[in-house]
Amino acid sequence: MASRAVIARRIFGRGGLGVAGARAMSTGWWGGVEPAAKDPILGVTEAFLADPSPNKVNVGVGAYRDDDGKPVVLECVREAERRISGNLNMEYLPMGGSIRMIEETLKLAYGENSELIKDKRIAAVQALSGTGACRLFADFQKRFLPDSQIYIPVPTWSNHHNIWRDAHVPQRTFHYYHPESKGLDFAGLMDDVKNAPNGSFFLLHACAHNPTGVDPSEEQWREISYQFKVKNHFAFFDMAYQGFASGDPERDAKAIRIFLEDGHLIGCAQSYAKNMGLYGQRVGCLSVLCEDEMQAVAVKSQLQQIARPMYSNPPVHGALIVSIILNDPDLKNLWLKEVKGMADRIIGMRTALRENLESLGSSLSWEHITNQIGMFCYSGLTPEQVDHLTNEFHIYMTRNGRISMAGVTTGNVGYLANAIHEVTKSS
Ligand code: KET
Repeated sequence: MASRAVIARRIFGRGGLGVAGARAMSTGWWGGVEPAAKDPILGVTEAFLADPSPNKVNVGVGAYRDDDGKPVVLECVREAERRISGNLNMEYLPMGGSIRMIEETLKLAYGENSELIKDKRIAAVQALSGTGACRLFADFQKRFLPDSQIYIPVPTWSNHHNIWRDAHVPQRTFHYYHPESKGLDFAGLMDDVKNAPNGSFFLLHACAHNPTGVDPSEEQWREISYQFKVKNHFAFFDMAYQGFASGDPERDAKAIRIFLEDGHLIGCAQSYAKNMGLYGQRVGCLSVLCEDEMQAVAVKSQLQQIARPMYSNPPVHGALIVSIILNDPDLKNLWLKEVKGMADRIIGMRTALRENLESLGSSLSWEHITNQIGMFCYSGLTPEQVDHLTNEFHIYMTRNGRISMAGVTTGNVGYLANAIHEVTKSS
């Protein structure tokens, strides 16, 4: 029987496996593979699931729960599924995804009667939810502007760093959050925008900033947009929480609309994970606004070409659900009501958490819990305090002190407040 080295030579030619190969040979093919670091968000869910405690609480991942702590499937989604069931085929979608879904999705970001849509100036493809949309854009950026960088806010959703890293786009940061005021560091942000080289790429959270729950005001967005114009910067909006900031998707598109009014050519990642509760369906959209229709056709064809060798074409089921809902005025209204319902329950839980902490006699200020918006509360808890909460109280959250308010319920808010009070009262 041929030895492994002989087989390797047959497969890899005279040079055999080279140094890396020889190392792999000595310890097995994957002997050199070290375990990856745990994901700071999804790793929290893994730890939560492994904890047998009946008291455990998961306020880690940003996934909406009802007041019983159960995952929610929206009524509009249930109805769309009833309509799909037995009626539709499972053929491949085109490489760029569902045209109907994309049409409706663009209206949510760019406006129902957008001239840009009518003029076909937007290159858009269905993406594997918001993550896939960001990644597709990062790959596109690298392919066509290989020397460009991306400016990312501090802090941001941890996966942004991984996405642009894996696309080999160098990262810079810009000031965003002011820890003392627990609000926006507007002066720092504007300085960084002004000091970045002309024509830089900036990643902006369109609304409900993750993890801070702090968004610029309308006036501040106008100033940011103006300065972007002066500097000829490119704004890439990650809009993963449209509807979760104000309860109204239209109002939550305000930042994007301001940039459009000012004539920016933006990029945008949209996701239905949160606002339609389609987390596991992986349905989203990447759009890039172009100079004209011809440019949009070219850009779309290139986005598709990036997708083709990676996953060929996107999944069909979630896209069908979205198009059915958004193409039917009654179902769309039901969706809008349900989004508002989710946003309102979260706002109610913010008040409840703050009131509970205050009534326990906490001497710290918890005002930021109700000032912040969207799915998260950036609590100010230190990594050590979070460890304490997890080890002693079986409360799971990311170590940056982010509390997913979507996981707070009438049933656990008292327990959570008490535990937070216990770990913070000596500070
Ligand atoms: N952008 C932001 C800002 C974001 O918070 C998420 C998800 C995504 C994009 C991607 O979502 P998708 O499911 O790909 O559409 N954030 C939550 C879940 C996660 O980390 O994947 C979270 O922060 O908990």
